[in-house]
Amino acid sequence: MALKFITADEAAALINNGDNVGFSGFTHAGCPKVVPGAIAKRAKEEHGKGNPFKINVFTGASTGDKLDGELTRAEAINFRAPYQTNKDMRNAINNGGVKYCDLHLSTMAQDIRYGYYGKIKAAVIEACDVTEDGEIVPTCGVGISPTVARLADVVIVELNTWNPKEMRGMHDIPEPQDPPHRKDIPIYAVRDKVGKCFIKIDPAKIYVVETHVPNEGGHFAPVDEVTAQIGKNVADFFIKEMAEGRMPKSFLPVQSGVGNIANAVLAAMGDSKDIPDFDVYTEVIQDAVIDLMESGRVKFASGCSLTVSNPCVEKIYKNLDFFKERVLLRPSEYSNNPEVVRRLGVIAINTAIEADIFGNINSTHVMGTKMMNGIGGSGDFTRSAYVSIFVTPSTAKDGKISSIVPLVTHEDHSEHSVKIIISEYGVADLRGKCPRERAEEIINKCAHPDYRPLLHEYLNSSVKGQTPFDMYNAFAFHKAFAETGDMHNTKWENK
Ligand code: 0RQ
Repeated sequence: MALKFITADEAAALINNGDNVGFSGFTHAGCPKVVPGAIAKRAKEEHGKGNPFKINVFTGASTGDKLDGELTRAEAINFRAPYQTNKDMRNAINNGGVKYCDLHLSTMAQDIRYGYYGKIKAAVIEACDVTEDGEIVPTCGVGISPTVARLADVVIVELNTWNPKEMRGMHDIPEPQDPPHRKDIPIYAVRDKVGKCFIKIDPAKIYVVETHVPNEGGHFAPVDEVTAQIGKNVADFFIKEMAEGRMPKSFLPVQSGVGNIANAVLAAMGDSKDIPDFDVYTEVIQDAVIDLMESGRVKFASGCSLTVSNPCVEKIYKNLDFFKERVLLRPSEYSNNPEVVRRLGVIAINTAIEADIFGNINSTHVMGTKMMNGIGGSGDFTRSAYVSIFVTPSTAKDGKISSIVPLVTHEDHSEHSVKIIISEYGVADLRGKCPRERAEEIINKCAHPDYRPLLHEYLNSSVKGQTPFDMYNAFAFHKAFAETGDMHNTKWENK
């Protein structure tokens, strides 16, 4: 069957107010770059005529500005899941303009299949290749594409020739059966391939929009003194674990979160001669992994996306044969699958916004209320990891915020899932410790020295029990920041 080629505006006309629309990609990687803008334009035209036009947006993770940014600025989004990092969308979420459902990324595709959100009307998928018999080869990110492409009535393929067709072979695209028929996932080693290298759907519902648009890859901040020290502390922790027999000397696959700190941690692990060459089983493959692959330190990487800078992706495209032997991009429910993470013994390294002295982690909400990004895949990995690590600089905003607080203002990862916390000051090992011991460990090893006396005061004057707690002062640090702009000014009530 001949493929139907249309323009981006014609594609946007296939989408209506109130539709559930699934988009490809995971972070900016692999996201459509032209059709979302055309939908935004259509929304503005409809709003101009006094007609409502908002859609519900489902993706693998965050997206580029050409998707979340343009649609948000056009006020074209009613509902959004499962993760975002866009400044305008963040503001819209926090102002109540967009309804945001922050989910574990591994559950997005299956929740759609289970019918939790209703029918998916359309899918918009960026591809490097599409065939007349309905094979779609994604680009740098897979996310929930297999599920939304299969379920949607209409599939708009953005055939983006900026990405070479020769990417075919870099993807591993299975889709599980749903309970009660689901089978185990036969990934026993990071490089095991369990699916096809394309998405296969009924070609009758495919419409193709041709594009040639570069990725929206930004640049990572240079490693500074604090992030370099956090990275070194992580590497030293692993060396000690291997020496003391708690971790195999052959090492284990690594997951590392998104952002500058995660990138710096991986770079430090690569620099450490005492850590053997290792595999990566993660969601976002960042620049540091690609650099370490070239130097031979990373042997193989399984992920959901190549979330790399544009110079880095251009380097990959120039040397595709090398990288196709070392990289597999999978749907998020496989890249982040807790069953596989537990089986492979993945080491999970994620970043906290704040941690409390008992080991609870807030990854998402600033001062308990403002959404930063979302939980992303951090929970998928943390809960099932061989060892779950959270890293954080000891302070934020020029030292006015302590990242170690008496009680987190929002909890994403509970003390039951968190084994290790690492700041630039040291490593708090929470394994085998009761809440009081954990508190001493976290305060003494990770908190900034300026805040240690205040944290000890809180701990020592709390009501004793299994977990010390002072209901008058649990948020005294946050109150001081809200009132004076500096947590150093913490004052106690009723003491
Ligand atoms: O603010 O941008 O205004 O400077 O938070 O913090 O230190 O630059 O660290 O870029 O690694 O992001 C947790 C947000 C960290 C991220 C978080 C402010 C700080 C700065 C960013 P500015 P840094 P990073 C895989 C796994 C959850 C999802 C996840 C994240 C900004 O890692 O979203 O793990 N994680 N996904 O100043 C107020 C505090 C603060 C604070 C930091 N205590 N109070 N502001 N900041 N601590 C990814 C996927 O799932 C795709």
